[in-house]
Amino acid sequence: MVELGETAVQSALKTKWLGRAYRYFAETASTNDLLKEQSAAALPAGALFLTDFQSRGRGRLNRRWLAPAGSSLLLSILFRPNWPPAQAQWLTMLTSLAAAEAVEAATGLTVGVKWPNDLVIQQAGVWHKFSGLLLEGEMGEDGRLHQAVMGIGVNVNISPTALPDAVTPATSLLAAVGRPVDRLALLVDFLQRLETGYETAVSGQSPHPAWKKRQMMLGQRVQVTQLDTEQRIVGLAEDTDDWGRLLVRDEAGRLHAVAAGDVTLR
Ligand code: BT5
Repeated sequence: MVELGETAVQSALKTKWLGRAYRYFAETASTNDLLKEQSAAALPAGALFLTDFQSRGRGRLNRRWLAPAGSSLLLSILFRPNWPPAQAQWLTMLTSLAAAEAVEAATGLTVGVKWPNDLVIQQAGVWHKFSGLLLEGEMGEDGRLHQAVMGIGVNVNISPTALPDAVTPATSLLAAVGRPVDRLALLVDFLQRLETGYETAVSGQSPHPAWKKRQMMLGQRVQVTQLDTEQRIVGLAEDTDDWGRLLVRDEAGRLHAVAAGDVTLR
């Protein structure tokens, strides 16, 4: 049986709707692209595409996401939240929280969030990235978030020698705990937590407080590069807000609310 194939996953899933429409691909270009191409054709909310290898795995701004075949969780989920667009980051928060909790339960590690879309763990006193999220939404004519594809890559069993070179040093769960982690069990637990978290958010409760608690750069001096304008701000990372923006106080005392960017500790 294929480890993360349809038969294995469908019989292990504990969710009601999330991941119930499940498709496994031994290889594809990018699960986000595949799901976006096919979702117009009436896939239900909660549909999930997972692959064991991506030939064009993407981060933001068409950066690459690199993972050796069979080493990771590489998947995309379709949501139809019908939220106002400013609320889209709730999906990133919910997915980050579910993945962080599932990883902690499986490994005993402590997981942090590196704004806006990375999951990190500390190794030898340095924050290492083991997971990244990529949210791609589409607005309906009413201006609401009609469809959203949430992609996540988790470095589960990448051997330490096969980790990609990256700005934020990369790690995997295997590298951090010194033993392989069961990908199927991790996937099933993650999806169950995400379904519960999503339903809680739909009932009106914000995931922001729990997400903010995990932010590793709050209270630190940071440099933020805004994604759209490439404007740089150096200052104190004071807070995040309910829409997932990072609030940075610059040297002149001005507060900037950054919606999308890259942040490094200074
Ligand atoms: C991300 O972008 O971190 C989002 C990654 C999303 C990947 C998933 S996999 C399933 C789905 N299908 C896709 O095609 N994508 C999603 P960003 O914050 O822009 O970070 C990208 C940067 O992370 C790269 O420029 C590298 O420096 C670094 N990187 C690449 N692969 C990595 C890995 N396996 N582990 C840690 N860092 C990595």
